[in-house]
Amino acid sequence: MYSRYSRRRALTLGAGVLSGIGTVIGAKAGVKAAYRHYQAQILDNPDRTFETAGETPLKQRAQAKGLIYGAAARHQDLMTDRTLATHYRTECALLAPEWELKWSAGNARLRTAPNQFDFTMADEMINFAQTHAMQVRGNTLVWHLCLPEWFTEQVNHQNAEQWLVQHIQTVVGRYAGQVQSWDVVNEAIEPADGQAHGLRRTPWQELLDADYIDLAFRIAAAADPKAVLTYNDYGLEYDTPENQTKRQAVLQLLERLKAQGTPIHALGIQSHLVGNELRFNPQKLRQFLSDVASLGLKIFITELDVIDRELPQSVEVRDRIIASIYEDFLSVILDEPAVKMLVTWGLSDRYSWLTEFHPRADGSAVRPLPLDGNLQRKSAWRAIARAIDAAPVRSSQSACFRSSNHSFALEQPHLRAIKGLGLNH
Ligand code: 9MR
Repeated sequence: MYSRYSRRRALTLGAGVLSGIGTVIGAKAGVKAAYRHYQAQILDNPDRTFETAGETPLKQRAQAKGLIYGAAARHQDLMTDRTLATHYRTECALLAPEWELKWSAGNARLRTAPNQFDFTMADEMINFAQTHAMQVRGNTLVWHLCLPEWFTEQVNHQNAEQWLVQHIQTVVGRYAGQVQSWDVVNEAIEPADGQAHGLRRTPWQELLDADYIDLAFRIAAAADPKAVLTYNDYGLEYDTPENQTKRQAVLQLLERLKAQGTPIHALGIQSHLVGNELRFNPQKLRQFLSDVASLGLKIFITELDVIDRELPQSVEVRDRIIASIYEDFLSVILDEPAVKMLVTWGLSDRYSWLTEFHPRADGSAVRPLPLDGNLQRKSAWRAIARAIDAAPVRSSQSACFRSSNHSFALEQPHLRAIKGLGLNH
């Protein structure tokens, strides 16, 4: 399995140089300085170029490999910036609403009030996607963040299951057949929380115990038998002790879910890459992908970008490092045939969550995405294009969809919970 891949640049780079860093860097105090040294020596390689064969958009390049390429967007940007919208239409075969399908995020309030849904923005996003022949990813049904203010007043041990059922049934049911994949449960693993199985301490877990994960998938499967149901998480990408522990815990979670017959179909690896993080180990990442694939799961890269907060200010140097990271990471990722989809968390640097969440200390604009702030393709775009062009062709063009349209029956207690709400789907 590794022979084909081992010829690739990323492995040489990662195994030959980067994996040695852990031993080179001893004391913690020296880590940052040493990384800076290696960054300059290794990542900023002025001889490295990012030429692409032609200017074909990413979606066509991906499609030629049996892959889907798409990007996240916010309603407030996509609906007001017409040039931006043009670029989404050109580059993307899939749209991931960044706020509009969460319970409550930014100015998008799906759950305006208890027992009230406002689908206006979500509908417009999905309508945009459909109008332009783009598929849609739903992010996210069950998460410890983005819960509305009224959540803690309303949801308690007695009614939590009803709330979960009502939310998933209503949202997934409304868009049944229109959303290619749902992030059903997001970020449920956090070994640092010290709980059994590395489970994160979340409102849902405290209210419903660990069963909430299986339950959420079953409700989603019943509401849309065609959607690809995904567990989505971050912190899986690097060779750090934390990421290693998290990979193990996620793998064990996926194994448990598969063993108990939970209708889960894919793992989402968010892939918010860190520009100054050099502990990248291609073999370990590749092994993790194989382990996930061996469970019969597809793998989606769901939120790809490169955090450039700690990178040099020089745009030229920064872009070269960011492009190198994209190409090296994706070379490993796309080597695994179970990887079917690539989604960047935004398309243009003009609109990125990192502007708010990880701004640069020097005040210069972040550059994490394929297009720059003027919506021009930059080396990050070329690096993604190159990695896609070098990827093996996936066997089935329709691999992103569940093969059968079988319905998934909810068990009696869940049906009772739904009936208790008087919902009719
Ligand atoms: O990019 C999103 C940002 O604009 C939102 O404010 C934030 C909270 O809703 O969520 C961000 O997206 C997150 C995604 O939904 C799940 N993985 C982590 C992403 C970055 O925080």
